[in-house]
Amino acid sequence: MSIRIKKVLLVNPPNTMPIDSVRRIGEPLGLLYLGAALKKERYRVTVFDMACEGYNNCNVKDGYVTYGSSSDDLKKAVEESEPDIVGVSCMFTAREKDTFTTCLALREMDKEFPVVLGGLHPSLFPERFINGGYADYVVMGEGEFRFVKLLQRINENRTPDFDGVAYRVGNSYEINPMMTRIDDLDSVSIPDRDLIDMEKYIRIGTPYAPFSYKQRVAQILTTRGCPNKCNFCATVNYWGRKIRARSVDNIIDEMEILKEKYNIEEVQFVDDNMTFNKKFAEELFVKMSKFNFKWCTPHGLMFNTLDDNLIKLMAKSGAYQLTFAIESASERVLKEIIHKAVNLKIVKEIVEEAHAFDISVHGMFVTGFPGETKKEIMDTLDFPFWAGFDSVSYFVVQPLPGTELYRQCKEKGYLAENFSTMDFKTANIRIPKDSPDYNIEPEELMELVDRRTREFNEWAKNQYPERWKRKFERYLNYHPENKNIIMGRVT
Ligand code: B12
Repeated sequence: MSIRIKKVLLVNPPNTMPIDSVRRIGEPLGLLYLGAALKKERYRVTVFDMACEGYNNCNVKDGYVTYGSSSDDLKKAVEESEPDIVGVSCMFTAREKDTFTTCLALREMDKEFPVVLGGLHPSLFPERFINGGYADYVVMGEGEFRFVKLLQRINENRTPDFDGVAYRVGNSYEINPMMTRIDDLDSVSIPDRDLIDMEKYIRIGTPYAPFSYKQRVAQILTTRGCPNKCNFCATVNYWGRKIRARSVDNIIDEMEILKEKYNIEEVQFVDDNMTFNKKFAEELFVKMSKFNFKWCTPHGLMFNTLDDNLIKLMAKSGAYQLTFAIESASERVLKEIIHKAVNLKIVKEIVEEAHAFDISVHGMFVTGFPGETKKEIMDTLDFPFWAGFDSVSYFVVQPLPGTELYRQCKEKGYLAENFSTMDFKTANIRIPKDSPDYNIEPEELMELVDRRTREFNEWAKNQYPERWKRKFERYLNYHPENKNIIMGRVT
């Protein structure tokens, strides 16, 4: 059968998180990038963000909360937009179940549109999605050009046998591994926020760094890729180790739209590592100053590249919180297990430097690696008190698919293999007590991380009352019902 595709529906499934998390929601950048690319080629595009549309529809089960539109609401959205094809995004492994449910609802409709999946998780396991009957195609890696090319092939009734696409063939499937990435990020259209109602996200008011300074927040991505090769990080193989940056002028164009069209007051940089190239970062901070945005980085920065001048430029351009992904307080763990170059000696100095410019500093730490000793875990949990951070995320390490850690754990039989619990708090690595890699019981690790988080928060609240108040003021005024949550896990 040949179909002619003109109308595309893009779907972001509901989201599941541990019950004690802040339910965060930001505009679905990936789908907005895809939407812009498709619109440029004259496809008619609709976006249905289930996590946002059904934000207050919460189902609590086994310590997790799922929030998002119901399958019936999705079916209504499909009936309304009458798509010729539906694209579904799945960024997190922990969201696999929500994605399966979403795809099943689409299949139940007994319509003829094909289903295409994209995002990090299906890219790693295309066969799970195609074999399970959830999707007809999986687009692996960056979707802007591949999705357009896939639609062209379908319209021409030709096999999509090009790099980064998996597809069904009878009862089997064909996988063409992802070989290329987009070199010139300026060739990618700016994400099209007209495809969603930005006001809905702004009204909810809990973006990715949920304790934002301002209410009117947008997410922005300036670079793709990360040169580090941390054993637990899923970014490296997906986005690549070569950092690709947009030109500063291209980023400024997007900021212009954010300011003029959506009256945005704060941007959150969702990059993995936006200060890697110091010259690029300096130019960006100088040029963006004119917008008077407040800004922060929900994810890690390459803090080794920070110096007086860069921090000064950050402060001048509106930075109020920087996030440093230190990972471990042990030189040995950093070098021999994680494989990340972190100069622990300068952390305290840089934190003080940021404080001198009234910028808060959030630290990210990961514990529970096979081979890490219990003392090293304890030292890591103590480190942020000594270094003087304002807030911390202590993560229980996850053996995320696609990482070196996953491969090792699988090889050694340590995997708990529960994709649904690959979040920040559940221990998913099981090490036999007689193994040289053994350190701590999973339950003890989870309890320890939780307790130290609360102790750190008490400490920071007393240590930095002004910055503490500033961090939570907007959020607590807006969401007073979540008063207790902030003593738990914060970012
Ligand atoms: C911003 C971000 C967040 C935000 C939320 C993002 C969101 N949308 O919900 C916050 C800060 C809340 C967050 C939290 C977490 N995150 Co996070 N996060 C990111 C980050 C840095 C950027 C995501 C992003 O916006 N990318 C940019 C957009 C443009 O990319 P994209 O959506 O993937 O879309 C592109 C392609 O994937 C593809 N595509 C996507 N969808 C589709 C659909 C179709 C049909 C097609 C054709 C193509 C396609 O095309 C798009 C354009 O090129 C990524 C790392 C990264 N660089 O991607 C980690 C990342 C996604 N996070 C990760 C993790 C582990 C988490 C946490 C579990 C961390 C924790 N321990 O708590 C939580 C879980 C949150 C949850 N369950 O909701 C991992 C995921 C790995 C995995 N296998 O699960 C990543 C890869 C980071 C890492 N270091 O490994 N995160």
